[in-house]
Amino acid sequence: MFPRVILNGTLIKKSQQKKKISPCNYKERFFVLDTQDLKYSERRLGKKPTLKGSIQLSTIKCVEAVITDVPIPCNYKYPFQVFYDNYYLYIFAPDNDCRQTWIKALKEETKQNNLVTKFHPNFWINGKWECCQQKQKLATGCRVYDPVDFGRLIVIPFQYHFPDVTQSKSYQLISPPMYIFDNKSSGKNTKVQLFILIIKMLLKSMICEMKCSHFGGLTWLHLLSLQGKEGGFMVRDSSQAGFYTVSVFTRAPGVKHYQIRQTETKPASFYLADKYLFNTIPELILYHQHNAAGLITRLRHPITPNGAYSQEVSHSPQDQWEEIKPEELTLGQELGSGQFGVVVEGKWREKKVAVKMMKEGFISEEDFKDEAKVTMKLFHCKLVQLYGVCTQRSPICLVFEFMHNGCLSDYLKTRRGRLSPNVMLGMCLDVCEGMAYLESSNFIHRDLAARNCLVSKNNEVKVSDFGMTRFVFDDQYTSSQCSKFPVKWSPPEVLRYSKFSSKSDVWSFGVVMWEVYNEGRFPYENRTNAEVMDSLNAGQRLLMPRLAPKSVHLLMEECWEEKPEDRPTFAVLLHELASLSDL
Ligand code: 4IP
Ligand code: ZN
Repeated sequence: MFPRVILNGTLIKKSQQKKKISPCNYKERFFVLDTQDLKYSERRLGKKPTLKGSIQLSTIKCVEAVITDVPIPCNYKYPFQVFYDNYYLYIFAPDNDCRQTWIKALKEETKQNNLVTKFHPNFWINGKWECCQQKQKLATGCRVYDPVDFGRLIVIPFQYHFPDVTQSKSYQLISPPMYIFDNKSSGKNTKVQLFILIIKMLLKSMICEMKCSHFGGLTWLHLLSLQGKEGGFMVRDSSQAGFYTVSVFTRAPGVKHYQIRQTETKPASFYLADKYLFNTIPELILYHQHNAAGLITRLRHPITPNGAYSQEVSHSPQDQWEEIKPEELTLGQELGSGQFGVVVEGKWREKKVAVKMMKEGFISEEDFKDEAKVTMKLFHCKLVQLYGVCTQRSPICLVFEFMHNGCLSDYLKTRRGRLSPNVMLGMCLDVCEGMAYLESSNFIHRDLAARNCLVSKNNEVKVSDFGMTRFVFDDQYTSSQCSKFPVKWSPPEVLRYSKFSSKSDVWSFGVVMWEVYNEGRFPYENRTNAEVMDSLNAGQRLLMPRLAPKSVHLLMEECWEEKPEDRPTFAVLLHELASLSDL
């Protein structure tokens, strides 16, 4: 049979460096994907195209976007990878839509292949994988590969963009995690299967002809399967053609439906209950997975049309998130204790790690376990990486990337008088980068402070403990009126109405900058929380640190604008800080 052409277009490819002496270069090539091969050729004006390479589709083991923040040296900034035989081909698309189109088509054509189960989300660079630092090019990947890109219902690819804020650094793309609401999952979750089976039997035994009747596009079975878990939700076609509805289950009053609405602007923005606007539906869903923001509950558990919880079906739980076996974990000396419990040094799979042993009864373990899966999908070099969770022992412990230089506030204190303003600016930039990523993932930190940032071996600062306060039971920590609440890092709207947002994180970031330029001093040193609240209400703010340049202080003040909407976003702050560091 003759091959059928599926897709073609001009892309840039990096040389594969098959030989040790091969150069590293980037060439514009005309790519053609047909039902048999992926071919690329050189096209020159007035000349016949010359074929440069051809990859048999049957040899492809993985096609996936490359998620990176290393600067990309060619004009097309949206990389993806094709792993075949033992080679990695990196291809760069001019924009994200184009990249998605290629990935989608290639995945579709190769889904029956002998695929990898895990892949590397970042580049192979300078003799190691940028994502996991493994030094073997053919080392097993560090992220679960999902070859099924789309289901019948709706595809929710969580791809975020950073504005291209500087020329020297490019921050085009960020997060790889994919939520797929497909109907291909085989339903390995036995509990759900059993549940469905019982329902089916019940329906049969009732003899009555209860065919799957429809409730606004949702079948009986879907409705029933939604009922299992508080916050179970699905995105489905609305009864109104061309619209989508989010159906979510809570114990009372049962299933609620929210139509995804669009603004009349061009391009349209999407929103659900209160007017929190998003450019895409996936962004909207991700936001509401973390924030109820007007919904009856936040969207906790995605459910596929066949009634299974999507995160739990498409792979075994071990594949979805790393369940760390107690026997693989060696514990060492204590590093310190935080609000969640003791932190000890540890070793896991030859890696030095930090293990947080959660205080028993301090957090909601059930909620946390669910959420850890989401947290593990946040992946950025300026975030302290969560490797996995060990739930087989009590209390549960969290295994994190080891950060040799401890927390930022101690680091600053022990180096007083020795840090130059440039180094301080670099620290602020690091934190800002991590936060800009969280912002672009619609993830709110809620407790950003220098004590919750850590410093790596090579003095890089990374953000840690994001979103953790949501699981704390102890209201001493969670109620703004109580002694342990981080009042000195919180904006007025949080203190008054617990209104958390990325903009409340921005306020806290202003305080972190203040801490940095005050070499780890405690903000409002001698004042009580109540006095701080009073002075904030009177419009007063922290004073300019002696070591801070005027330009940096101005940024702090912008972070402390009374109204959240008047504060800059992290993306803007990043741009501002980066431009200061160029001077
Ligand atoms: C070549 O560099 C081109 O980049 C090739 O790409 C590439 O082949 C070669 O890599 C690399 O040496 P020069 O043009 O400077 O010789 P293309 O074939 O698109 O022209 P790949 O294998 O990437 O197609 P090696 O590893 O094949 O040598
Ligand atoms: Zn990796």
